[in-house]
Amino acid sequence: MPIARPAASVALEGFELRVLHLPLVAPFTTSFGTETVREVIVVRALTSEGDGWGEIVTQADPLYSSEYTQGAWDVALRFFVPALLDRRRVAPHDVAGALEPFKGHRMAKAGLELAVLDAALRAEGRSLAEYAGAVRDRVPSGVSVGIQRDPAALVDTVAGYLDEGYVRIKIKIKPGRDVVDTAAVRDAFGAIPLQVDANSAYTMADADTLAELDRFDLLLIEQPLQEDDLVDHAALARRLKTPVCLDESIVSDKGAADALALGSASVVNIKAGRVGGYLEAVRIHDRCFAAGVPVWCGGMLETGIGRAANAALAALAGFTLPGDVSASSRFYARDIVSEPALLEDGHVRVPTGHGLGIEIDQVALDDFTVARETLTR
Ligand code: OSB
Ligand code: MG
Repeated sequence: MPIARPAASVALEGFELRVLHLPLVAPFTTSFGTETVREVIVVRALTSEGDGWGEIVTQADPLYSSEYTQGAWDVALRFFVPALLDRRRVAPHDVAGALEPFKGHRMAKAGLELAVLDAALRAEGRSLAEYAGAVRDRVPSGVSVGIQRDPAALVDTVAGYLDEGYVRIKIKIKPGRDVVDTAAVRDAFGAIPLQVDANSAYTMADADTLAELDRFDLLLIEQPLQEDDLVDHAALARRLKTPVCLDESIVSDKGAADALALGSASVVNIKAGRVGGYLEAVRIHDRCFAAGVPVWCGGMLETGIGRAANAALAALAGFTLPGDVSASSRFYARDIVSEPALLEDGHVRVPTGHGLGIEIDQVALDDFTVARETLTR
């Protein structure tokens, strides 16, 4: 459903950007690397109507996508913030248009749009969930499990998450750690809802290995091939019994339309950062919902800011698979919001407060801040 009632504009006074370093509770390893500290950019929109908070979900290195923290910092401060401040008033749905002349850098655009969206909705006393058309007050919580030292360690780690109540397990795979890891988890836990994420670590030359995963009855395989391999993904999808889901490849609603038309994916992972914002994310949801294509909400190790917005997004009707909307404690011992998301009976609550429905823990925010810049009109 398109946004039923757009939010009114706010009068922009400035933007404060901070780089944060948040320690992770455990290293997070994917096919592209290991993170021990989450480097992230927090955005505060300063408006006459009050502040709004957003988050730019780039990582320190351009390994998941071409975006990275210092690049996002530069493009945001050099081009995006000045372009927005040039307009005295902006509504959330104006942000993408104002930044549209600048190519790419979707995560940077998404973080700025989210801060404006939060400010505008707070000013109106509406929640993001209500604005976006949420149909649920809590969402089932899946967890993304990084590659562990060996399959036995993976089984131990997964056991811990199942004990906590997570309703779906996603394991990261890479060449050499695919069939063995998946077999270990299936053998240990039987018919749990299970899926795998390759983060584009394979090519069509690996199709035989990927076909071996068919015997594990997975919910889906996420992004086996490269970001721009839409045609190869379609060929692979024809070859596999396991549904192919795209993450990295889907960077816009138009891209989603193309992927569906080509048969490159039968499931879509929606991440607002990757597609340039929550408004574009809702459009992709609407398209997939109309086409009967299941979607789920991905994650980028967000802080409590982005996680709150993800929970609202995942509450839309078409999000029929559990998302990577895990509790704050899955990644962080200390978050930057005063009430970090909790896992309750395998679910995360959809915030009902105004805007994103979060309050910033200013002490924690300051403690994790390593750089800060403010631009005003
Ligand atoms: O591919 O989904 C991914 C984290 C960083 C970059 C890419 C991905 C991920 C995750 C973590 O899998 C999901 C989460 O935030 O819970
Ligand atoms: Mg992924």
